[in-house]
Parts: sequence; C-alpha cells; structure tokens
Amino acid sequence: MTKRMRYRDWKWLWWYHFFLLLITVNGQTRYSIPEELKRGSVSYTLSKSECFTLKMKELSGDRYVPELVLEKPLDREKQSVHQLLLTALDGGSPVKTGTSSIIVTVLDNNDNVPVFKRTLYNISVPENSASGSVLVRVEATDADEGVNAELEYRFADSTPQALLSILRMNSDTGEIILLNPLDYESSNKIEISVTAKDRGVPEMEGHCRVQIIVIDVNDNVPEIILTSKPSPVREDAPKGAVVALISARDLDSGNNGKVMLQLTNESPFTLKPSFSNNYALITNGALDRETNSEYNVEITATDSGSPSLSSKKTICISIIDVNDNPPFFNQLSYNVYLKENGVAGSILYSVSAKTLIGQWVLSAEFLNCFRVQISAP
Ligand SMILES: *[C@@H]1O[C@H](CO)[C@@H](O)[C@H](O)[C@H]1NC(C)=O
Ligand SMILES: [Ca+2]
Ligand SMILES: [Ca+2]
Ligand SMILES: [Ca+2]
Ligand SMILES: [Ca+2]
Repeated sequence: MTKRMRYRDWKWLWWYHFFLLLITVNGQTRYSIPEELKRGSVSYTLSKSECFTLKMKELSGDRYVPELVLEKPLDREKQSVHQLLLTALDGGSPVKTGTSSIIVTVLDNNDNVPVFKRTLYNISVPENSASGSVLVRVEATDADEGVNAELEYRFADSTPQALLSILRMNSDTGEIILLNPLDYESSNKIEISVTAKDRGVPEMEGHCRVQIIVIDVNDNVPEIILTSKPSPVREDAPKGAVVALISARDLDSGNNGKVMLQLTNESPFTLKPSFSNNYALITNGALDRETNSEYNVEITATDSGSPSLSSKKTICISIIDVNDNPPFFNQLSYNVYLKENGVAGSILYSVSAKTLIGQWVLSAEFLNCFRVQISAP
C-alpha cells in the first residue's frame, strides 16, 4: 500500500469553501481545516502568501489541526483570487508528501467610491447651440465589481429648478443634454454639481462640478432710441443746432454689441457722437421751408458682429417758417392813365405781388383820392 495520500483523502479540499468556518481568535481570522486531517502525525506547510499563514491548533489528546489564518485584510480590488498550496508531510522516512491547492476567491464589498475622471469639467458652448445637443459627457469609474460598480449619474439634489429645465442628464451615459436654448444675455455661465452613485449596499457617491461657459452670439438687433422728441426747426437755424438726441442699444457684448449710427440719405442734418452710444442730430446745412417743409431722416444702426445686424428708424422733422421773403411786385413801377372827372369807386388798375399773408398799404398822401381793394386772383 502506498504511503502517498490518495485523492479521496484530500477531496475535502475541493469542498474547502463549504467547510471554511470563520472564527476570530485574538483578533485573527481563522479558517479551520476539517477533522479528517487530524488523523496521524502529519505536519503541514503552506506556500508563501502575503495574507495567509498556517497555524496548528492544539486539540485535546496531543492532536493538532491546521488552520488557515488571515494575517491582513483582503482587498479584492488588489487581488481577487489567492492561490495557495498546502503540503502535508508524513512522519515516515523517507518523508512522503501530498499537496493540494487552495483557491481563495475574495468576494467584493462596496468599499470604493465612484471617482470622476475630472473634478471640474470646464466647457464653452455658443448660446445658439441646438436643443438636444450633447454639451459634455462626464465619466466616473468605480473599482468595485458588479452592482457595487454600477453607476448612475445625476444632478445634485440642490440643483435649481431653472437649470433642470435647461439641462438633462442621461443617468446611464453621463451625457449632459441641452433641453432648451441658452441665452448669453440672461446667463453667461452655468455651474452644476453632478453625482455618480453606485448600486451597492450601502451605496456610495462621487461628485464633480460642471462649468458651462456660454459664448455670445450676435442674436440681438441694435435698437435706435429717441432720448428726446425731435423739435421743429426754424428755417434760419444755424449750422450745428440740435434737433434730437438719439442713443443706440444692443444687448449683445463685445463687437456683437458695438453699434454705429448713420444717416441713410442726403439731408441737411448730421449725427454728432457724444458720450458712449449717444448722438445728437444736428443741422448741417441751410434749411428752406419753402423748398422742403419737412424732412424724413432715416437712421441706420449697425453692429460690428459677424454677420452684422442692423435696424432703421425714420424721424420726421418739420421746418418752422421764418418771414424771410419780402413781397415783390411783378413790375417795379406801373404807369396808369386816367381821365379827369372819373367815377369814384371804379377800378383803376390791378397790380399783383408774390407774398405771404400781409397787407397792402398805399402811401398816405394819396389816401384822399385812392384806396386799395383786395380781390382774389
Ligand atoms: C474655463 O474655461 C474658460 C474659457 O475656456 C477659462 O477662461 C476659465 O479660466 C476656465 N476656468 C477654469 C476654472 O478652469
Ligand atoms: Ca470592493
Ligand atoms: Ca463602489
Ligand atoms: Ca447674444
Ligand atoms: Ca447685436
């Protein structure tokens, strides 16, 4: 009969994990190796291992039983399987040995927090980004396995409702999706906290921040504002007389909000820039009510965006009459021939003069004999 141990003597080892009994003695975790091995004067050695050692436990009657002792905490994330080799030596001469492998599979415990690849995601997006577009994808990893590493992405509970109506989180992929248009003019920066939660028990949670910088797009048309109503202008107003005060406004920023005002058509007026975006509409030439009693001045506002936007406004300016036209007769002198003894009241002669509303006055020395009668032309 061979002294070498046969398979059936060792087959318990294939079932070792059914028998491993966890006992803690003096702070050490011990896994007792079953009864069957207690027979005979057999000694044991264990292959070198960082975590496990073999201790002989004394039983009554000088009998010993080998125990597998855990020397330091296991960490599945460092080593998930430990392969040990147990050797049994008999007391004979020469010594005969038998070996068996012990495979220790370390079960996962949810002891790792999900960790984001970046603590801050800093991205820039134009304000006209289309709804439905993916702005950024956050990503976290979890060193555990199975449900302990299954992640769900969410916006932090403290996220304001206003942001939740603009952004949506895909809880599986970590993609942040734009729901509604951004508006640089109302908010040029969005900051949001994101969490990744695993499905372990208890669950663990990792955090990161997402900063979305909104880039201005030229989406506002410049406006022309009359800061004072245009006042009617006397036709004899000197050059440079202020007719109206005008300002320009554009809600965009930078070049998109830089506005230039111009007069579109020829007129005896010009725009004089004053402070910032303010202008004065002033006279720039001779006015004449008799040729033009009213001017429609068209102003164009253009921003410096690319492409640029513009708007127009027409201002109506009326010219006030000044009595600057003396009446003049068709002829400088009229020669009238009369017979003596003429009937009083008869019309002698008609004269006419170009004039505005006025009076006809006859020299005083003739008032005894003549008077002027006005008749329709
Ligand atoms: C985020 O990006 C913007 C523009 O790219 C930059 O000006 C800003 O300094 C960045 N912020 C941080 C905290 O990195
Ligand atoms: Ca773990
Ligand atoms: Ca985990
Ligand atoms: Ca804009
Ligand atoms: Ca603009």
